[in-house]
Parts: sequence; C-alpha cells; structure tokens
Amino acid sequence: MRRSLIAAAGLLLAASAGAEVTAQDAWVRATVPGQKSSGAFMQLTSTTDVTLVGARSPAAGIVEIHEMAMDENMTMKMRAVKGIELPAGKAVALQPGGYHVMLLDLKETLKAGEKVRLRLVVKDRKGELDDLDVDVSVKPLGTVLK
Ligand SMILES: [Cu+2]
Repeated sequence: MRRSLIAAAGLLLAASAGAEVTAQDAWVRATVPGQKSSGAFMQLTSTTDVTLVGARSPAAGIVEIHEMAMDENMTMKMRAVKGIELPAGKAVALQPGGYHVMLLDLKETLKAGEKVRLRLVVKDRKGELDDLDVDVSVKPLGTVLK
C-alpha cells in the first residue's frame, strides 16, 4: 500500500490556511488504446474544512469532479459536481460507485503499473485556493475497491 504525498505546495498550504490535505491509496483505472476517459479514486483527509473544487492532470485535456448517482429512471449515471466537502479530520472516499476524479480527453493510454500526476485544487472557508499534487497509480482494468 502506498502512502500518499502531501503536496509539493506544502509550504503554501501551511502558510495560508494551515490546511494540510493528504491523499491515500490513489489509483486510476488503466485504459485500452483509444479510450478517452478514466476515473481516479482515493481517500482524502484534510486537517481543516476545505472543499475539493477541481483538478488538473498533464495526462488529460479535461479533469472534472464527478459523482455516480441514481437518475429519475433509477439508472446509475455520473455527473459533474461543483465540489466535494472535506470536513476537518474526516476521511472522504472517492471510490467506484461514488465520487471520483474524471479524466477526460486522455492524451495517451493509461498502462497498469505506471503513474499519473494529478493536481487537486481545494478551497478553504475563506475562499483561498491551495493545490496538492498526487501521484496516482494506474491499476489494471477490472480493479475493484479492496
Ligand atoms: Cu465520471
């Protein structure tokens, strides 16, 4: 099991809000050639109340925060959300069937065993933004949450 990293921007985090966000067990599903999207999952914990408001990755043209939810026809669908609340001290799971970071317009095939860099953007209660770089492990297709 990989321990996640605290941000490259750790100093900035400490200087502004005192918030420290950690990401644990971050992984993304491998893709097949030509596949343009994939979901990334992890456990996020923040020392103060923040909201995950966005993400970027050099591997994807577009990155969105998504959730899976039942629509009016009782079908599970994913949709973009504005943010995910990360209450102080509480681990929040991004996992299959729930919240995830959606990588769209992928620039290359994600191969199992490789890593993808993801930059998460969080906003504190005062509206200040911080970011957190996470190395996300690419896991084989068909991987389910342990
Ligand atoms: Cu999605």
